[in-house]
Amino acid sequence: MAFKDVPPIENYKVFIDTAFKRAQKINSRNQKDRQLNKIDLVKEYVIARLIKIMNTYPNIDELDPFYKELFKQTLEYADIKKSLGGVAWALKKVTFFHKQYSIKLKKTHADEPKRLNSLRTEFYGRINSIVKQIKDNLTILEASRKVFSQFPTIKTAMNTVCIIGFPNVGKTTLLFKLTGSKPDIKPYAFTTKGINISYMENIQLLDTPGTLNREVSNKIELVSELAIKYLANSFVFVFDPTLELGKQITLYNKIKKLDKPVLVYVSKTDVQEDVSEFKKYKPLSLVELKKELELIQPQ
Ligand SMILES: Nc1nc2c(ncn2[C@@H]2O[C@H](COP(=O)(O)OP(=O)(O)OP(=O)(O)O)[C@@H](O)[C@H]2O)c(=O)[nH]1
Ligand SMILES: [Mg+2]
Repeated sequence: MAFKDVPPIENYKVFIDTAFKRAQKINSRNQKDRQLNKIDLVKEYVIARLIKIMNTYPNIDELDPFYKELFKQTLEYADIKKSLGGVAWALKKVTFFHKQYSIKLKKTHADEPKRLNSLRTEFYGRINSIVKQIKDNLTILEASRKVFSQFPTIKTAMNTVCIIGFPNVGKTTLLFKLTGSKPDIKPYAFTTKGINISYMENIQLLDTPGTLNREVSNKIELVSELAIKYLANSFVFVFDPTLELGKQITLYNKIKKLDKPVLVYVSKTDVQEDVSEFKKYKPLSLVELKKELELIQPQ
């Protein structure tokens, strides 16, 4: 399941109110049946909601290294684990008390409506207190979900090429030229706010937001850094001949150090035709670059 598709988690109050409201509608004639049906319905509802959380919430331990690291660096990993533990605990407790009160109700004589009613109320109290005990857990899980629902959906097992270069050098324009995808292209730096993902036959191309040569990263840059570290099998480095060269070369050398293939492309040659100073980086034309990328085999 994509992170953006993980369903929202209601807060404790909405959760418990919905369960009890639904049970209110039960109107069996027989007192005993009515109370039994009510506790069954409350249990079914609460259990179903808790199971849904367990089944749809990402299991961080099982994620691949890219997403695992992204989770760890943007969210409180330990708190999420603890909160999921809380949900599992509640699941057991609700099941346990339902069984207990179901037996108690069944043992009570049908002509003891007061006792039947008070057992049912007691059960409600138990359920309320269990769910209340995981109130903070539910809040943490929902707040974290809101963060990870914004994570990009990247195919982590596909051969991946990252397009790298300074802000505004023409990375997104190149992605468009290679794949025909039409993301935002604007005449100022940091146009690309998230990762643009596009596909050629065998490969996934990631257009990472302007990667600057600095140690401190913001959140968007973090995604880029992690994609470079964990996902990239190779790189396309974009040089912009109209920009200062020194910094671009420093970034290029940093990428070269990663010991993965680096293809070089020089943008804006229509503006700056003389690209002789890039010769030593063996730049490829658009056609050559496309051919090289097409040669990459699926993983
Ligand atoms: N003349 C000319 N302009 C180009 C070329 N490639 C890109 N540009 C222009 O350069 C500007 C930046 O292009 P983008 O493709 O958004 O650059 P980017 O590297 O993705 O920028 P960020 O996402 O901000 O890092 C836009 O105004 C483009 O139209 C080119 O080959 N020739
Ligand atoms: Mg861009």
